[in-house]
Amino acid sequence: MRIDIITVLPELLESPFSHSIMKRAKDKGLLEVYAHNLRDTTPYKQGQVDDYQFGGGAGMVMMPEPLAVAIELLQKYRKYNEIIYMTPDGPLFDQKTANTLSLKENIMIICGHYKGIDDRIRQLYVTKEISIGDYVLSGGELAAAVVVDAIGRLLPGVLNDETSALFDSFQDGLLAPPVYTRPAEFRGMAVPEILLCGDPKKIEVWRHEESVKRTEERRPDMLRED
Ligand code: 6GU
Repeated sequence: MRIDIITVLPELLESPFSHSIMKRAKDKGLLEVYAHNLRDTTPYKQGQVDDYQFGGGAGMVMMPEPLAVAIELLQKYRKYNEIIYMTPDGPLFDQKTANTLSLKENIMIICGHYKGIDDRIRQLYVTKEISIGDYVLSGGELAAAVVVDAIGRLLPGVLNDETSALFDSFQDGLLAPPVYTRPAEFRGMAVPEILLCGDPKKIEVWRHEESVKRTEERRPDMLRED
């Protein structure tokens, strides 16, 4: 999968994909992520990409022309399955969306800044909008990094058996069960005995029960059918 990100802060998108699982995905050639600096292709002087908003009001708006140029330049080389705009007023990102996006070939992500982007870009080019939560970030970059990470780890071959996504929280509509490692006793607290019994069937049943219990306690909304 290839992901092209249009941003005014490409530096913010370097580190998140240079470590651990995302690094492995890139090293294995399963994931390509490119951050494109909007200022590099803007047709305006001195790298201008934003301007005052019509109608007045505080805050700048990202101009349509630099974004259109950057988008169309990328579109010359490949067809994009989705052009995503990261925005706090978009639909909330969830595991289901991550699963769906992980099946795409080419994705473009537009990161907004200031008051956001001129609405005509949303109308003309954007095929999907994503928010990562009900709070406002100063730009779309960190949100884009969250989305790319969630997608990248789902690509076939990125995770091994030990890190398999199959048992993640949310993947089966439940939160993950508690986990333990050595030592078997820590500060007087013992690991649940069943985990030491060596019977995978019993352990699986216990884990499922704990998952349901956790979900009931912490996220009852996930158990409601709607
Ligand atoms: Cl996608 N962008 C910004 N700027 N803030 C956010 C967000 C996105 N998702 C939640 N807050």
